[in-house]
Amino acid sequence: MKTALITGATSGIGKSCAHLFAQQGYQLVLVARREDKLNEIARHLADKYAIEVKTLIADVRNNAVLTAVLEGLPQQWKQIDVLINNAGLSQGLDPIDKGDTTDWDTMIDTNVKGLLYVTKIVSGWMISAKKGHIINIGSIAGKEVYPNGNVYCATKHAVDALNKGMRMDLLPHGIKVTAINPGMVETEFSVVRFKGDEDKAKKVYEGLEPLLAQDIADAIWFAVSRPAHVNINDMLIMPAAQASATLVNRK
Ligand code: NDP
Ligand code: 8X3
Repeated sequence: MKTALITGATSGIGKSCAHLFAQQGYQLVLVARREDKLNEIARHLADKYAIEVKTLIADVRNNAVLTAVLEGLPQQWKQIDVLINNAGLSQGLDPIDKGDTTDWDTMIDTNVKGLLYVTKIVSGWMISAKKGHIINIGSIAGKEVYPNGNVYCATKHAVDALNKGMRMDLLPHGIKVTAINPGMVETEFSVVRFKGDEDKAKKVYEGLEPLLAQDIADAIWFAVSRPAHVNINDMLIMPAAQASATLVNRK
């Protein structure tokens, strides 16, 4: 049986991936901070699909705790076929002089450093196994910069660079590396960006049909299910009503 490790599995894209990979018969290692939510998802998937699911309650920013929980997995759970580096967030949408430096730290520590900490450990396991596939969740914000997106865009540009860099470094080990870069997906993303302001979050998607988390999970599954000799390097996926980070056709 194959195993997928998904970070940020309590919501949105990560949660949809957990469902889809469970449906495909994968056993799962799910990582996130919200313990009750993660355990509930794990119980549901284990019952529904008769698979084994391990939950790791960890903040990807905390390298010491993250390393302890990952290294504490039983040996057979360290055979990871697919790593989905999905945990991430945006905080605030302010011009550079008005940005909150705590928000900047949170985004850089989660989207860049957290992704690196997880990748260092799991890619080591994949190298030992001589196989594996790493999926990095980037963004349109890693391809374009938009006003007030400054630091979030910088973190996703870093993910874009790391995606290319890790593909080169892991090439001799036969490990595939793919970036999936979504445009607007309606998840908890905007509620988190606007710190719980649901009305402001809803306005982001007003007058257009955004992507669903399931659309991104489907794209990830497409990349993962290609034949062994094929790698999808990079995918940019937008709602039909979005042409760029800022150009949206609202009705
Ligand atoms: P959600 O807010 O719905 O999900 C984010 C997930 O990340 C949650 O499960 C959250 O879990 C987890 N997470 C956040 N911080 C941490 C942390 N420090 N440690 C562990 N887990 C963490 O957003 P999305 O599903 O939309 O976002 C998933 C990814 O997709 C992100 O990387 C985001 O940047 C990217 N993306 C999203 C787009 C969108 O429009 N929605 C577009 C392009 C990219 P918990 O709070 O329980 O820890
Ligand atoms: C999320 C998409 O356009 O809000 O990465 O930055 S956007």
